[in-house]
Amino acid sequence: MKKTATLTTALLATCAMVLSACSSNSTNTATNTSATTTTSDTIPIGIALAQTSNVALLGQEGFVGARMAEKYFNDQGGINGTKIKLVMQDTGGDEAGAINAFQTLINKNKVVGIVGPTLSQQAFSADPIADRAKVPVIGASNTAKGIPEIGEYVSRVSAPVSVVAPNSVKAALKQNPKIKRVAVFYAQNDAFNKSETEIFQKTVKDQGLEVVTVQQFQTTDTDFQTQATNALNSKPDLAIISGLAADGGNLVKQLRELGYKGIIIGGNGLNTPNIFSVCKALCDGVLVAQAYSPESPGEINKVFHKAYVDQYKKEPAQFSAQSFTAVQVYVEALKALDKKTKVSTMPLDKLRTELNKQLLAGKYNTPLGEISFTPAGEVIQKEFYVSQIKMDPSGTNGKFVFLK
Ligand code: 1QQ
Repeated sequence: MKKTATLTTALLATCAMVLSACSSNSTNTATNTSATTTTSDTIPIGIALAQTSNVALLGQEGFVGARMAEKYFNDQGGINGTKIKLVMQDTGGDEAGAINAFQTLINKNKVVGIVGPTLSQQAFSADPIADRAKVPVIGASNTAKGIPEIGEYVSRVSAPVSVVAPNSVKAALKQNPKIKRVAVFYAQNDAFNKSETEIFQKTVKDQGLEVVTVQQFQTTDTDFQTQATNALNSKPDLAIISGLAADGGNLVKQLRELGYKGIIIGGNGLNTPNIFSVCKALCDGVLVAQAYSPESPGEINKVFHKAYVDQYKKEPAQFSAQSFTAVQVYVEALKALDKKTKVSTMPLDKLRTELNKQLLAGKYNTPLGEISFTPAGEVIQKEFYVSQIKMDPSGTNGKFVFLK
């Protein structure tokens, strides 16, 4: 036992000095956190997002944005000549999947930091693991209250519901100043949706409107007849939905099918073109607040926007812009750190700690505009937007039109 420990220590000391001598085979143990990055010629950044389950409707856009950032920043020379390498781990849609992905990225893939997970509900379980292991996590789509407060190593580039959601209520009132009676719907099994509905309900009251009914559902539900009928009985002239993509899209559809004619606001879980295939032509008109605009000025957004449109033939989604931004924050923080001490010579535990400090201190010109962080890791962002879904009459194609 003692002998193994000594050998490991010796090996680690070598690893710390000569990065290229250490393959992942020689350092691949769950308890080993003092080894440097696993290969000499790339710096691994972990991406833990949902590629499977219902949550993939939201997570896949994150993967796309992260990949675009990897290519863009590596083409620019990476970290002062060393390329980054994204290590993708699918979290699925639940907490266990996110915990698993985090543990693999931290202990096996030996990443310098993590982008993810997709849902706040997953972050409240998985982020504490990274925090305890002193591995930086940047949330790129976690918007619930309390995410940065999970720990010292947790920050986010996805602005919280408190600053994003109220914008859509104001936009609805602009379109129909006569709105008085508001029906609120939310998924009660999801941390983000509980947080978002609180903000929506507060905003409604602050605007002098009345919440006439609050209807609850589960993110896994597909049948909303009861909730929609209950809500219609209270004669609302605005409906506000906090759900995820599939459930949210189905609720929009069923509300319209039952004859609801007023404005519908969708929260951040409906902020994806992936809902078009769920509510089809009936998605038309839904208002969704945005933390990203494809038209945002700034060089890096022009580059990101063009690359995205060239590749996917449609406007970039908010979740893609946010995960691009999260990777950018790591790249720029690593570059700044590397100028002070070559990151390839730093032991992995030291690199993770220094990287976390560095990223919180920086200012970044991103596709989201200029951002920085509070000491707690909350994003400081200036511009927010509201979009309205425009579907073609066939219901197959649609887009988010940004309101002036
Ligand atoms: C959260 C969210 C979701 C809609 C992300 C996809 O904002 O879980 O915080």
